[in-house]
Amino acid sequence: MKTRITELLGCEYPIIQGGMAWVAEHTLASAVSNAGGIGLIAGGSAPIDYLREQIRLCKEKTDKPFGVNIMLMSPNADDLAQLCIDEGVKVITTGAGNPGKYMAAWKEAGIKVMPVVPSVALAKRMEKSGADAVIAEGTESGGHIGENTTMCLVPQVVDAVEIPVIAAGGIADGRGMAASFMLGAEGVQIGTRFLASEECQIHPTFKDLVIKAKDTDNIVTGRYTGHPCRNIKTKFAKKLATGEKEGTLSPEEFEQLTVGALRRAVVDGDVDSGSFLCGAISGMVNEIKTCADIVKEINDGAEKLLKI
Ligand code: TUI
Repeated sequence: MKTRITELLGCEYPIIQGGMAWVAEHTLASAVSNAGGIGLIAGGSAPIDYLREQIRLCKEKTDKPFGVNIMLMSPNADDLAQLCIDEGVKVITTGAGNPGKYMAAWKEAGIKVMPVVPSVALAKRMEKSGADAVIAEGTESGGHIGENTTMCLVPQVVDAVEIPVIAAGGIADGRGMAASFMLGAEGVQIGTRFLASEECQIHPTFKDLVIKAKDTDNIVTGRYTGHPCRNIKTKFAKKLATGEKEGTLSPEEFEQLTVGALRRAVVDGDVDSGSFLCGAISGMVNEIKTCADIVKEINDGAEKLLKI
């Protein structure tokens, strides 16, 4: 399927892997890029040396285009933003903030920039700042989320900007991709489906939770901290949600409990104190497959539906 996104990024399929903090390292990113999509390495709050190494390892594993996600709440976002320029990264996505202050330098370096936006207002601002595309991310997504849904947000962003729009949040198969295209998107960003891939390096317990999750095994925590996050509904997530709802955990205590919780989920598979960030579509993800199979299946499924 050729769209302005495949043209912009030089990839075969308009499928971008989500820049999942702690999850999206070079093995996953290179597998998605080799499959014809765009793999992303997540900067997260990683030390600069870690990200540099991941970028270099990714280059060894693929000669296809790949990108880096800059999480703008990271204390070292400035350093990671510059590192991408120094390492010749071709594609940058951003999350959890407004990347306006980096835009001129990234564009000067010839980087394709695609900020994640949770609102029409930010999409318009990003277009004005020179973004090449925007990723309209609905609240169905895993991790840090906005309030609007993919179904409502995507067509409104499509109407508001001229640049191509990538839909994100709640997309895990050809139907979701076709639906996104019917809303006017020209690409999709997919995270949760890739958690259950052969190449994804997360702890086996995390993959198991994704595969076994039903439609209702999903919960948003942390609205009162200003950083709402969608997770798999583990005992720990329920404890946080109850503390938030009943006022038995102050926002400060909540933040304290979640420091390092991503790492504890992804690296240790610790269900007692880890946060298993995951999208609302996990109930539909039931099988571990290779990234090549996932990308092809989603694209072929969408193409078939869109041709009817
Ligand atoms: O960034 C994400 N998802 C994430 S980041 C993350 S790591 C983290 N850990 C603890 C607290 C917060 C984050 C886990 N998942 N998705 C993209 C995304 N961006 N979702 C929402 C936004 C967003 C929100 C506000 C983007 C821009 C924005 O702008 C506010 C402004 O400055 O105008």
